[in-house]
Amino acid sequence: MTIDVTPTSVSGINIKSSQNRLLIKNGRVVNDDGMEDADVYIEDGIIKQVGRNLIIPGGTRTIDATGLLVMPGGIDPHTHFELEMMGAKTADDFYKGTRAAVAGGTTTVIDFVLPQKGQSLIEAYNNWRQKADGKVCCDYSLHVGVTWWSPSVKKEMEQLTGEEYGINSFKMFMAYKDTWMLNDYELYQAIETCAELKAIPQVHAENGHIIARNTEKLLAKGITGPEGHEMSRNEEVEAEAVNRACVIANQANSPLYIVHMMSKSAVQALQTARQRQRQPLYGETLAATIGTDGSHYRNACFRHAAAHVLSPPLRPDPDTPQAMLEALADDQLQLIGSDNCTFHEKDKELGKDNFAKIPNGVNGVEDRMAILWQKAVNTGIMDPCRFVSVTSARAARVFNLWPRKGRVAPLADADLVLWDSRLQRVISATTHRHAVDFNIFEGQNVVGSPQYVIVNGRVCLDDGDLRVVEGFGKFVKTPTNSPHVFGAPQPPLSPQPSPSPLHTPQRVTNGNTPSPGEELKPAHAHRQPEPAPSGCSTPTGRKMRDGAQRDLQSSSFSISKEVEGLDTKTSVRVRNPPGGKSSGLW
Ligand code: URQ
Ligand code: ZN
Ligand code: ZN
Repeated sequence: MTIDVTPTSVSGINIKSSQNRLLIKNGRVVNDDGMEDADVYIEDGIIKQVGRNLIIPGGTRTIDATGLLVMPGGIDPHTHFELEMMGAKTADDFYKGTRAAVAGGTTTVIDFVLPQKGQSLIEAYNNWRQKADGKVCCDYSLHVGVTWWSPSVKKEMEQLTGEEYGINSFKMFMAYKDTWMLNDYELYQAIETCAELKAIPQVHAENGHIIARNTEKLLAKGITGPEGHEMSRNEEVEAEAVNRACVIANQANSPLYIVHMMSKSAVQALQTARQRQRQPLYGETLAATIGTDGSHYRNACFRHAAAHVLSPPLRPDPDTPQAMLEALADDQLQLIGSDNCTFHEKDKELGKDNFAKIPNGVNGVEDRMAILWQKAVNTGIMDPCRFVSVTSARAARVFNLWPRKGRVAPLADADLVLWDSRLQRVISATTHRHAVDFNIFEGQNVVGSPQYVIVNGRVCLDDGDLRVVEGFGKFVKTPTNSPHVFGAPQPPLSPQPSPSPLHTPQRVTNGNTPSPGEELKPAHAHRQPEPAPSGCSTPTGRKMRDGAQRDLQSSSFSISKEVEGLDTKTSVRVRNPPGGKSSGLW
């Protein structure tokens, strides 16, 4: 049972003040570039000290983290809460969705504002803020969809990247013909605009025209069930769009972020593009991709098969999950999100007679971290530093939340997950925190889960008991010009990338061979490498970016009363789990 506490229901107690002091003792701190045995002292929602033999004020609550890993809370770069699409509304709203996130160790989500065709982007943004602000249990940021194109959309993109709105990423769809899809001419302009604004263009990479035609052909042949979903949009349809999006980004001299990459062919297309392009290309995959596969589309039960429908789809190739894990481990892919977009059974049934009408989306925000830990860390594919990178730190870097988020270090937000690598549980819709009654990871045994989750200094998962507060989270603006994306130059990859012909072009005089000062010159592109992990580096001593400086000396000794509820535990601690193992890599 979760006790849901709303701030307004607790009169006289300022539960948002986060004045508490908290000491996390004897844990092993894991960042994306190293691990160390260290204590973490938190005050006013901020990490104040990391190290040993800290001097701590009396009366501070202490959590004994012996045997636990102290990691930055997860950042899920891809959720859809309270989204209306394909005639339905997602089951998880901003309260239940972020509650599920926190239960699984995620302390920040980045949701998508998706305007209707013709709708003002700013109006849609305001709607999203209205839906989310009073409900979120953890911090959140927003991407904005560019679902149609006009000069007014371009203008609004400029406005949204300003201080007032705090947006630094825009998603464009190459699929969902007749609703959100842009044509290539529009996509080029949208990506160009992102480059001008130093915002991050994101694409949903699938060829919407091929999907539309294949759907007509399959339905005409009488293939109407969920198996038709993948048949209408196989790997090639995804890989073609990945390649096209990369080419367009290269012509626009822009970085590119490809969301929900679902196939080996798509990863291959991305890798090929990297050989010829200088601007960074980021690939995100999903918990669904590594945790299950496309065989479920052939399940005889419509409810079961339809519950797995998302786009791009899960792939029937049984090697896909392993290949995607390896791509994540060796940096062919950089991030893992959930694309959490859950629909009730009655909504999935909208597509009972036509797979193209099944609302797209699956769960994942709660189980993303545990599924990845189980599949990648417990099997030795990834070490804990890489786990932190793909689940948290890289999202913070790309979306310019770094080092305020995605890092355990002084001055960072106290968003932490205390991970018990021996904790065993079986994932099930009967125990998960989602609003929906289906879980695509049903019955999977995972060893490794959060025991404590701390959101802005507040213990929201407390020794396994979930104690979230509705509305406790806040909107976090993402400034443009992320140093990680638009930062320092890096030597070109080998072979020499071919520059886009339109980067700061110069006229060729007389139409003849240019003289030495008149070559067509590309602008210099930038890519900032990820730090190399080491097992012994210290996570301390990093500077906050300008504007995010905090006064480490200012200290508050007033402890506000915590509002606490009771909850049943999400999992069973099994110190020596039968059949389970911990990695032993560290
Ligand atoms: O395309 C998406 O990201 C959303 C709108 C729907 N979910 C999905 O099937 N991937
Ligand atoms: Zn998408
Ligand atoms: Zn999505």
